[in-house]
Amino acid sequence: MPEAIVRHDWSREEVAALFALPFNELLHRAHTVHRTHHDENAVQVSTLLSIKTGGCPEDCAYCPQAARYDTGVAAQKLMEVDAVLARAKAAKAAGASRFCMGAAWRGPKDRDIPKVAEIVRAVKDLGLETCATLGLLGDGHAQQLKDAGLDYYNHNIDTAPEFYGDIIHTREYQDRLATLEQVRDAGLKTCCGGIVGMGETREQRAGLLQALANLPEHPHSVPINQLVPVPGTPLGNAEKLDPFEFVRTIAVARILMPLSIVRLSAGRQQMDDAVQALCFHAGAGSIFYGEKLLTTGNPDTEHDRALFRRLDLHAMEVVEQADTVHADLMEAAPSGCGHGCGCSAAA
Ligand code: SAM
Ligand code: DTB
Ligand code: SF4
Repeated sequence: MPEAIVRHDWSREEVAALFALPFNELLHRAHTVHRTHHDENAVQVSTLLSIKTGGCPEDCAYCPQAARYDTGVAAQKLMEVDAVLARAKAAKAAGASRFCMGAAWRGPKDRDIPKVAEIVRAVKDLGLETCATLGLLGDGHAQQLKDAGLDYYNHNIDTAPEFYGDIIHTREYQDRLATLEQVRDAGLKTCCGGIVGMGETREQRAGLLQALANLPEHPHSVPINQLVPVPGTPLGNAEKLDPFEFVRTIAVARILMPLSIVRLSAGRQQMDDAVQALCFHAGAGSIFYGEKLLTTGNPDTEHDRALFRRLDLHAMEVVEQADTVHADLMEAAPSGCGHGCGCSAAA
């Protein structure tokens, strides 16, 4: 394994300075980090399924599943194991290596956990990696899910700490950090990222990435979502982010968390193929694959297969990553470019 600097002390100024680099310089540095630590032609492929849809009591301003917004999403109770299994088999047959299950809960109740655990066990038995995103976890939940065969838990910090209160009022940033701690303590791999294009400033995008990179462990998987504006939500008319700013966000995430897998997450259906190609060049190494995210659209699988062919990309079989993406695994003296980003570019 090549040397990497896994830092947890990024300052806002350092992150902002990366965002402010000339575009070509930023992409060069990010791509250099990417190919130093990852196969630049391999993309991890995950398929999402909403196993419990809509009717959520929370007020996340971006979310079509919040009961309080009129978005046309019909509430559905937790799916039965067999129905989930059929979807997981189809995802595997279509080429996904990970199956991510989402529930529109503030968090699961104690009584929900055995049901979700049964689902996780069945999906894991198919030979798929498993991921769940169920909201805030209570005592013992993470461990029970781990025991059932869960590999990853997704819980996003969503945005910069100082912008969070503009987007969500029904739970605190601190609550999210507590759930992430439970996830780490149970030995689950973390999937944690955020959303851009919600009206935040570049400084706040830098704040989101700074907060992710300064977590006690870098998340194994870092989903960078572009807001999917859904009519009826408070952000339904949000102004679209400049696509190059989205690419910059991927690139900076790549540099800050060199061993993590950065996911080009929600928003691909609204994105040109050329912008996606730039995201892959900038260090995105994962996508959601399948015609639906949770409730909104995603590119057709045939379109994605063609995109992979056109870009000479291939699907990663199973992620080979250390159990923890942690400083003491990879500590090394600053080298290469001299910016502490771990890349091998000359200064
Ligand atoms: N209810 C759980 C929770 O909020 O933690 C799990 C599911 S929730 C839908 C998972 C994540 O999806 C959110 O944290 C958010 O980052 C992302 N998300 C939801 N709506 C989105 C949208 N319209 N555009 C982009 N990302 C979105
Ligand atoms: C993540 O960061 N993005 C995914 C997954 N984790 C759960 C969800 C995107 C949801 C987009 C809106 C929807 O389809 O409802
Ligand atoms: Fe509920 Fe999750 Fe949507 Fe927030 S993001 S409203 S918690 S489903």
